Amino acid sequence: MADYVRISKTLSYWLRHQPDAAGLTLDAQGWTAVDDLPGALSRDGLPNDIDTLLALVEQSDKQRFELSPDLNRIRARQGHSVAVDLALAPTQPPETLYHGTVDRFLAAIHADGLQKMQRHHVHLSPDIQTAERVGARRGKPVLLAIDASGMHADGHSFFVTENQVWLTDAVPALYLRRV
Ligand code: HQG
Repeated sequence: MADYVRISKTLSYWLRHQPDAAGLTLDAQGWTAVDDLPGALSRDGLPNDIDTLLALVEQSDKQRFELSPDLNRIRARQGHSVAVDLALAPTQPPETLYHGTVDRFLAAIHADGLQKMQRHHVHLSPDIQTAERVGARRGKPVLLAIDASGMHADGHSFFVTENQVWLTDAVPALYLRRV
């Protein structure tokens, strides 16, 4: 695996799920000091120079990480299982959002709607291609379209991260249709 991918997976794990594993502490909004990363990365035998880290954050295909304006702090933009408050403002969603999943989950999704499972929110994509990629992580992708404007009109809140992942608490089955 390329160094960038290994570092990215390691950072995702620390900044979303297990800061303790690297001796990191996240603040209430999920930020941690950039200066604490090199020590933790080298303990895992990973490249740890700041330039590599900054390049990775900039070039990450999905813009998973975010630096504070002064470049002193870093956080994951979404996907946490640890308690963080990303301080995202509720936002009016587009008419339709998409979710990529796989066949074996459809019966449960049909019964219970989309649930956030281990994450803090259900993750939705603004376009079909992205949803397809998300579903393809697990097998042959199956696409669901979400009536986001209908949900919003019925009082469900939506949030959008800077890298265009739409988040909501749950999607009741009545707003879902197979694409
Ligand atoms: C499924 C990655 C049974 C759901 C991706 C999904 C995305 C249900 C899985 C981001 C269910 C949860 C999020 C229900 C939902 N019964 N299964 N009621 N409701 N599911 O990984 O959306 O690389 O937590 O369909 O690219 O797959 O981490 O969510 O298959 O952007 O940056 O339960 O994670 O981004 O899986 O992926 P996940 P997700 P990163």
